[in-house]
Amino acid sequence: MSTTVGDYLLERLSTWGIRRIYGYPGDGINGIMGAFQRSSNGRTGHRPEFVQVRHEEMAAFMACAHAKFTGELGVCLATSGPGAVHLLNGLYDAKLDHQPVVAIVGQQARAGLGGNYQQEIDLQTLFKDVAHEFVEMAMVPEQIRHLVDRACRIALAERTVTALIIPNDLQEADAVEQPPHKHGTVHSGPGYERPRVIPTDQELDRAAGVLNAGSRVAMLVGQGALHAADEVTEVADVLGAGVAKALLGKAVLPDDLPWVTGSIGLLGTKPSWDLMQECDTLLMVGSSFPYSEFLPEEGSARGVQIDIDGRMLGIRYPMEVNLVGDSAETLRALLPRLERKPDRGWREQIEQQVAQWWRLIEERAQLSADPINPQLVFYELSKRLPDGAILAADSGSAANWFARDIKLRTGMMASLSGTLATMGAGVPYAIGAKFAHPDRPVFALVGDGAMQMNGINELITIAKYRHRWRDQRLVVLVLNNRDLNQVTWEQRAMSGDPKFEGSQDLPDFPYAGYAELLGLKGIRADRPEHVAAGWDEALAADRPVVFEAVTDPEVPPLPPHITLEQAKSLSSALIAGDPNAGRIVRQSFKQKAQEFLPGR
Ligand SMILES: Cc1ncc(C[n+]2csc(CCOP(=O)(O)OP(=O)(O)O)c2C)c(N)n1
Ligand SMILES: [Mg+2]
Repeated sequence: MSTTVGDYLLERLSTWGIRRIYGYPGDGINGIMGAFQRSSNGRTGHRPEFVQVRHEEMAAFMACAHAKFTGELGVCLATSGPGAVHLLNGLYDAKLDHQPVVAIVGQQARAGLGGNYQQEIDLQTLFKDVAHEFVEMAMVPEQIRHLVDRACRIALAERTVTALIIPNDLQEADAVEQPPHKHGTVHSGPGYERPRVIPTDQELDRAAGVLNAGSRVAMLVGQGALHAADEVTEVADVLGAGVAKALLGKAVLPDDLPWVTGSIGLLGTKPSWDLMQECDTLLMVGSSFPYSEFLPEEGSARGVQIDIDGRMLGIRYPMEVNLVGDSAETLRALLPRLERKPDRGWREQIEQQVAQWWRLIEERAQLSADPINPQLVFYELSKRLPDGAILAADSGSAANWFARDIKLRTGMMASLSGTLATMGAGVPYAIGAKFAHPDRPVFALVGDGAMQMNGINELITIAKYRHRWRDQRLVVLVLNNRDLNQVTWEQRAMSGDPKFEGSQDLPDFPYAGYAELLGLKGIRADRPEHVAAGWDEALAADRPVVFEAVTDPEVPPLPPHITLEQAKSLSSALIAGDPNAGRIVRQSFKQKAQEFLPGR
């Protein structure tokens, strides 16, 4: 039975299937904390559990990760003022990657609002962009039921962020579970089921016409196709197509399929580049991959796009047919309309390029570096990934190696901050994944900059909660390169500037040693021959691990196809006196040279 608004809030969220809320306390939400307290004492019915993080932004990342790795709604909770402000970056991550997340925040007491009161921030205005589909402040207990129902339903239906602001005195008021039946009240109910969305027959016929007419079909799949592996495979087979994957769609298809060209874009592969350059028809499924230079040139290919959200159609390439629909359902509806391409030459060409690419990746991983080549770390992990692994990569050079070097297999999951591309999501995503799937092995692949930004702190959360995870395999890989490396390379290659040590150099930190202090396992590899053994040890550990690899910041995360301008920028950066010029040239040369060895 509910007693206060806080109690009823949790009860209603539990009706929506919410089992866990990530958050951080404050007096703006003490009325909700009291409700958690009462439920953990067993004094009330089944309610969500409160998970305490180190920083509210992390709570929002974890809620986003929950949504990404379960398909369910994620929920985070923060106090008024500073707590609410801290949530924002994590909420934007969820919004931009189209994840359903509800943010619940406290507010000062109703009587004080508008009085320039302590910690009083105009939260509705603050959240109006990130939660533009639905942000409301509750004023009376009668609203709670429909505000929770709407926040949850709109987040799920629109795949977005919604926010609920609840003044602290209201949280402690008596609950009104059912508003009186009179004029001016709202009578809502819980529950949301995803609809079946398929395009009309006419549009499917048009799409099939375009796809049947092509002789070199390329597919690009994104996170919208994560549940459509079988359908993507079948359509690709019939069309004799190669399939490239946007980063958020890396787990759509396993990387051991010979016609899967892997990631696309700056972090992508050469076969994906070639696929897009040479195709005459593009079928894009559940992706809004933004970089047009990696897609066919306008007019060089005919295009068909499938997306569940009509707003995302036709904005990356001028498609001939734009289909609003669920990816699996739409591909299934397309299949009987497609004609099997008799000429398999295009497919064979793609398969050859893919096979060559994987050999190159292996060779690049073996190149010497000072001290460790980061590609070796990913290559050795890839070989050892346990079944059912879940991977979370951070923004930084780790995302490159994750995108290119990791071979996902069927049954694995992987994600990162795809659209916001924020630093700091790796460790909290891994924690969210571990809470959602405590029996699966989880990996965070993170740079030292992101660790110093927040990952180090979230290790404390891992230490706090690890005992409740059945499978203790949670490994945080830290690339200790003492550099904000991704941006250092961007400065060199995009802007033509030399490395600015004042902004790019990072202080060293004992990541593995710190893990040990927390009661976790710390492993430090500072020589290439330690890498494989380090992974074996990490995977056999009886507790979560920080695997610190001391990697070489001068190994270039080369784009699959360096443009002339980028090459020029790189050389002018070097001429302008990049402090590491000599070694960079040697490393870049080594990487490039791999492509011209005999047999390529
Ligand atoms: C919150 C945030 N701040 C800044 C950036 C810009 N940025 C992208 S990658 C990167 C460097 C990351 O460095 P590190 O975590 O050490 O990884 P590395 O590239 O060195 O492997 C920076 C500064 C960002 N994406 N997000
Ligand atoms: Mg770094």
